[in-house]
Amino acid sequence: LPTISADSIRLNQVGFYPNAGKIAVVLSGKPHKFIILKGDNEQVFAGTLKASAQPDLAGRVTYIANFTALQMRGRYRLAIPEMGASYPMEIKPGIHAQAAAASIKAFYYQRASIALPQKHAGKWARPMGHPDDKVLIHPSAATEKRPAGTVISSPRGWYDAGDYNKYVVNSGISMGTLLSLYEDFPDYMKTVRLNIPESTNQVPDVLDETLWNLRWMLTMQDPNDGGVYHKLTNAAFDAMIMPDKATTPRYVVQKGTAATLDFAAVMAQASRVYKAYNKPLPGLSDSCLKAAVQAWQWALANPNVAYNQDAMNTRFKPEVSTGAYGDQHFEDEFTWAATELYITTLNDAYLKGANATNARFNIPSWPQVNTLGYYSLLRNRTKLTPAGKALIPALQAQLITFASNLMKGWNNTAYETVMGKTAKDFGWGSNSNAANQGIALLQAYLLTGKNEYADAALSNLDYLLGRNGTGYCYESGFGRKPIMHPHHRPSIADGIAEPVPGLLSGGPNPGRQDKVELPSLIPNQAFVDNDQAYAVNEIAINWNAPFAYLINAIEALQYK
Ligand code: 9MR
Repeated sequence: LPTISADSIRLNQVGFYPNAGKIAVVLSGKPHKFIILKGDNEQVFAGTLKASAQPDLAGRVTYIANFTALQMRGRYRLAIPEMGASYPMEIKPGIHAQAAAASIKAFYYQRASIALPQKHAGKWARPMGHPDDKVLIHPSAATEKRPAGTVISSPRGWYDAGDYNKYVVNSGISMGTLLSLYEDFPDYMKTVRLNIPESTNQVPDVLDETLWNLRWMLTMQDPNDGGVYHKLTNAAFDAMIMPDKATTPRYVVQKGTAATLDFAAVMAQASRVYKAYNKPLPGLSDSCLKAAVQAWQWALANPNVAYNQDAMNTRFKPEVSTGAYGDQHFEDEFTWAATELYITTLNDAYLKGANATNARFNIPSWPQVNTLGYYSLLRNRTKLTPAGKALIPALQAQLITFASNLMKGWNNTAYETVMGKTAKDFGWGSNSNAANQGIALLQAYLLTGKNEYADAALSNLDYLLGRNGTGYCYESGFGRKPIMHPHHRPSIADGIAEPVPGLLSGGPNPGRQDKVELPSLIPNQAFVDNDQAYAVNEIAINWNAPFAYLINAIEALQYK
């Protein structure tokens, strides 16, 4: 049988667990028979392609092969006698382990201020970029104690995305998500080995990796007042060059309420997560809490300082044109910071600021972070004071309602995924939306133990790894049809054909903010694997973090 291309058969290209859902979506099919072949021609399973209950966003009916009942581990091909056979696919326990570890190792590759030697980075080894030990106070951030032009040191941290700047707001949600992965699955995460420079110490690798960014974040707080600079940035985006070649001046810009509250939330959560590692990391937990409290106090005194880059540029030079991450609404950041401070200190005063009595769950994104606080309350529900415990029943009910609505009807859709039920799912960074939906469903699973939530979450992992409207596996380095040209400066400039592995592409988005021509504007297909197409094919830490959560959590659960 000829091989059917990855374009006409869509499935999770990494593989399947023996005892979880297994679905392939066939385009241009008919309600025909399909068979599963082991090796070359041993038939081990037969079924009928089912027409999808609903058409896809292009109005097309798809054909679904469900082979969940095949539980035997092995390497197979799915064949449709009229069409041919798929490329090989594998069923085995631990099928996502490598791709899951890679999704975290990806953060290592994003490190500023350190060389990546071959020993840890393989063929993606590169010299150090951005020491960031001589960073200028931008005029917008000038104070009496730190006038414009003052030089501060703000090394380490992760590059935000395909660019080389470091943004506190986006670091906030990324760190919160990764620390939550550890808090939810500490036993599994302790087993995940990343081969990073700190791998030999007494701290789990994932927490060593988050520490690289945590230490940078700590330097973004003005010690004189507790406020936190919005970002550390060049004045303008660099050309497509390697980090060590990007040497234009770096600035920290004005302090803001969103950055300061996100910082407070991360530091409060980090304080409790790293407490168990006081021996290898003496004093860290205490320093984080102190920083969190000072940031919180600054935010109380400055509750409404938005980062408005355009307005800033009318008043101060040099003008700054890099990522804005401007947010005008701070209620959700107050909720998140207050919640994390409350959980860590068990001081009821913070709970008042948390505003969690009438919780509104939503899918987290960089400007919308209240749900991270609710998740934390639920995860720590047995450790709270009576006032906190009193909130739990309502929060539980609200989460269940939210997750149930989210997954309603997912197995009637054209790709049988939660992601993509509506066109609204496909904004800038849509793949992070798929991942964050998966996290919401897993939170409901952790609370209830009901497999239906885990099944729905797995459908979104399947989506990200190939069962989707483009047929791409959106994690670099994995799958039969992986993205090869992400908008990621090192991957473009390093002369290596394969992009840095473990990076999640932003995903379909018909907005065309980058003006790059797309093969289709149908929302779930509005994608091109082109390194100029930053609105669909960039990578970013706030997209990789929920992806890392989803794929590692599912691997940790092996849930059935
Ligand atoms: O992810 C961000 C998206 O929500 C915004 O709409 C967009 C435009 O402001 O910016 C995205 O973030 C980019 C950031 O500004 C700069 N680094 C790359 C980020 C991913 O594209």
